[in-house]
Amino acid sequence: MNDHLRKQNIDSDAVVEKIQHFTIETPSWGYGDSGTRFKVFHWPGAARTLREKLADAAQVNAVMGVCPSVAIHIPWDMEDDWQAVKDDAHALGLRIGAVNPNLFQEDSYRLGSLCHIDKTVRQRGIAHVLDCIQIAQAVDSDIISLWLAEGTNYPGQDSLRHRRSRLLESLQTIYAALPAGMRLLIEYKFFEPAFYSTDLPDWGTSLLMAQKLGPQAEVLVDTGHHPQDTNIPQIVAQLLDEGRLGGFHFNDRKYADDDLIAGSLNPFELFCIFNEIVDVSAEGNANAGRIAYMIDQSHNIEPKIEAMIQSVYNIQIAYAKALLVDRAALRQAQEESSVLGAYRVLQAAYETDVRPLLAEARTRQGLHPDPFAAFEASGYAERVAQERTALATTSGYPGA
Ligand code: LRH
Ligand code: MN
Repeated sequence: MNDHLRKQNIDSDAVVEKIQHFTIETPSWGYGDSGTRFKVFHWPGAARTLREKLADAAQVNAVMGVCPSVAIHIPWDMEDDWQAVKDDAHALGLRIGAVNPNLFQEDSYRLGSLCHIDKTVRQRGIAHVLDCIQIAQAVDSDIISLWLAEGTNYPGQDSLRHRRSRLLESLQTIYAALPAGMRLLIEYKFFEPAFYSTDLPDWGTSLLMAQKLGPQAEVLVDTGHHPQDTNIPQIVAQLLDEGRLGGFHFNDRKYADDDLIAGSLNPFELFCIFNEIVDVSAEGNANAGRIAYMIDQSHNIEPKIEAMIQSVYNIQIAYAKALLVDRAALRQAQEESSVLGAYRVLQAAYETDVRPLLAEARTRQGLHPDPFAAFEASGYAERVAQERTALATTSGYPGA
């Protein structure tokens, strides 16, 4: 492996070092029961409380070694003693990561929250996000990850320009409440649950809002939130160029917002996303060093903890392959306009089996080289399936 890499000016030790320090945040809601509008299947042992979600996340970190933080969703993970949550997370080797407000489950938000025509509803939505900022401060989190479900279902239902100005006004009130060092990540999605217009439908709309708000506002790219065959790597390149790529919600899809395991359907697309990030890092782009890498998935039919391990594993593979791209050869081929020469430089990296490198990275971290075997051997899944018999009162996930 190493000779093969050395021939390509790749220092495998440096690659292993980077893999060990590349952290991926897992979502609390990925450990609880979840489903589709047709059915939420109960999984034996599925986490029901924030403490159980943190315990499961700690299992992922125990075998992968690169998942020290867990994103939370409010009110799904609402607690009354955040200091205790911080301490319990710390005891598990974890910290609380991005705080996700929820402005899509209250009846009063039927026609929107921050864009709603009724000022009292907008104020209710703003108040919720301000509460989330308080929670983030209480758990030492520096990220508010905001997704808005709102939009319209029929032409004429509301003024699309007026909704936009209401949205900006609401976001400005929220932005003004951000303490120094805390970032507001603005997530976009091209449709659902709104089916005619969505107020934050694409990266451009989110970028314009972020630029109007200020430097602590950036764009969050959920890889499942684009029309079919959108060139997501190009969106990533543009946001990095603008210095406004705040983070990712990694998952994969074949059709719509399927929230499937990252890299399970489009591994080459995930590789190309990381290729853009590694490429701009090589040029010293400051933004590339503060990207929040987070997973956002719901595991409807598969074992939830193993699915999270598989997702982290797939994301590591994409990142490691991007680290193997011979940047000098790529630049040269690009400067010589060698179309296929450049493509083959990427292909050489993509076609390299990096799993031995990942196993080496884990071994050097004192972990079992095979995380799936390690998790299997732990017997954790069977144990919690025995222990967690009582069905969830409510994990908050719609229908769960
Ligand atoms: C919306 C979304 C958003 C979360 C939710 C769980 O589709 O991607 O990031 O709040 O999923
Ligand atoms: Mn998301």
